[in-house]
Amino acid sequence: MNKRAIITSALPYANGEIHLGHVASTYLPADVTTRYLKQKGVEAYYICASDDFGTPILLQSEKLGKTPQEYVEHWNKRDLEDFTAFNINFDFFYKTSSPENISFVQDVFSKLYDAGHIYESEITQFYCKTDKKFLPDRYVKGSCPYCKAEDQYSDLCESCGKVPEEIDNPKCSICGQPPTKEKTKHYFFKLKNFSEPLYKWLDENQNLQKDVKKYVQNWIKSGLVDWDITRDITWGVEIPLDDANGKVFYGWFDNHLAYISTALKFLNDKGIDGKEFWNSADIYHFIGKDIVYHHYLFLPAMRIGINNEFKLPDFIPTRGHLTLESKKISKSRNWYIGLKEFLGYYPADYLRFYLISINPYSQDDLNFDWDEFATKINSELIGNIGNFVNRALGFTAKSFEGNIPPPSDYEQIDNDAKQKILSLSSELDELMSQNHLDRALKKILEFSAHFNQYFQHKEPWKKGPGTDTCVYLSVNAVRSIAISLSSFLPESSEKIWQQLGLSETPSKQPWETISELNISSGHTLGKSSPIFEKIESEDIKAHKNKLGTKNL
Ligand code: B3M
Ligand code: ZN
Repeated sequence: MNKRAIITSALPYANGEIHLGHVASTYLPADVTTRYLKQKGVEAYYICASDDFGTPILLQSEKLGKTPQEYVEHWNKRDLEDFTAFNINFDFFYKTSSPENISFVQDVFSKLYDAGHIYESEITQFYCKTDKKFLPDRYVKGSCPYCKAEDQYSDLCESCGKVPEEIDNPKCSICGQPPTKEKTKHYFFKLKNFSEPLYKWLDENQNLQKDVKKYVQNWIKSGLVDWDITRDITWGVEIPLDDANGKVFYGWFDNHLAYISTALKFLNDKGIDGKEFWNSADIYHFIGKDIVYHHYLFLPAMRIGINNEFKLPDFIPTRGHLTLESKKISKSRNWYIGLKEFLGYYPADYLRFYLISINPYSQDDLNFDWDEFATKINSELIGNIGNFVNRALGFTAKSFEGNIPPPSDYEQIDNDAKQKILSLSSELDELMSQNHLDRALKKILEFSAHFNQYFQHKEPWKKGPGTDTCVYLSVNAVRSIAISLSSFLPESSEKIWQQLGLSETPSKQPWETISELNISSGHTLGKSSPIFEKIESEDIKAHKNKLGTKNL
């Protein structure tokens, strides 16, 4: 395993609150992975930023009578607050509109330009004579040519989900007047030039998911299309050419470069040579499947275009979308749950547990279901893990005044239990290192279930021979659970640790120590109490009824 890693997750648009759909596919898996790598002794940094530029953001700020700077500043702060409340532990959260990113983007563009990867071409664009501006993307509304839904943005029909080639009955979304069409000069990135090196890179990189790789390679085979990287708007990174006349870059030209510029700022400020670190680290970009095109083609092509000055990603963990009660999440229809709202009902660890457990390392969609959430928390998290921890520690407190006895004789069943502890760290390691976070969590549940049965079978409350061994092994198993849960459920694992009467924190324990029996006889436990609280079905009913009825 590489001793260095940089982890990023798709940058959230500074344009509205973070909801469960966002955290399920990217932020949570990236956070768990970073915490795991740190436990493994890897110098790992989790870097993120708000995605500040683009037409939707400019349009929204104009509607609210704010400057785009004020508007994105608000969401940048709010997003970070919500992530922090969910224990998404970024090492650095910055913004694509940072001075560092702006100059980095302009520098990359100049290098691409000098290398001949950029060309100019005239295109025809909608223009509003009343507002005296070009109208890219969602500045134009009209009816969808496919499903005929009215009042749809020209870059996406929210009714049928298609991206219209050209919208019917176009109207300026600011003043409502029909636009004219005018010529304007745009810059294009020659994506076509990169078909071969991209294909080869995909072939050679063994860490990428096979199915994603395959269909990206099929895109390449069917012919890539050059990218228009220009927008005629006032909010974006300015194109650093005299005759660009204040035109700005399309948001997807600059946003992924903020992975690099943000990492460089963070590392250089720490006194580390950022570029050297980047190029010697494993690079992870966690994304949702809707932005595969950008991360498997556009991003690597741009890096190749500047002579691999910054290495290409090693891992692009790509996951499916979250549906909510089996329906597509939609903010406009109030069919979503804000992260902040959710954390007002239940602890962060409940959501972390549930979302990881339903989230395989694949592009399959996953579904948030309130009833399933309650069942998993009540029967698995509480009924299995919470129950074992409380049983083992509570019994030791009551019958041994919290003092761990020396183990005496080992029967077969004790040896088996001990073996479970000894093999847990490597079994989990194999799954975690391959991104199978859901399976690793399941393995911890199996471990806990095994010890529940072991405890039940040994009946230590009868104080027969072997009771000492049972207590000793069970308390050590609780310790193994606390360390292995710490990347998944940081708060609960901390609570278990305190009840074990141990110092430091579980997250600071080296990974291998999961399989050590480090609690010796004579150690005294802390105070024991239930770690979790059951979810009530009336509450779940109320949450379900609220869906789709919120007033925004
Ligand atoms: N801001 C959000 C999305 O499309 C977009 C990601 C940018 S990652 C460089 O999911
Ligand atoms: Zn207009």
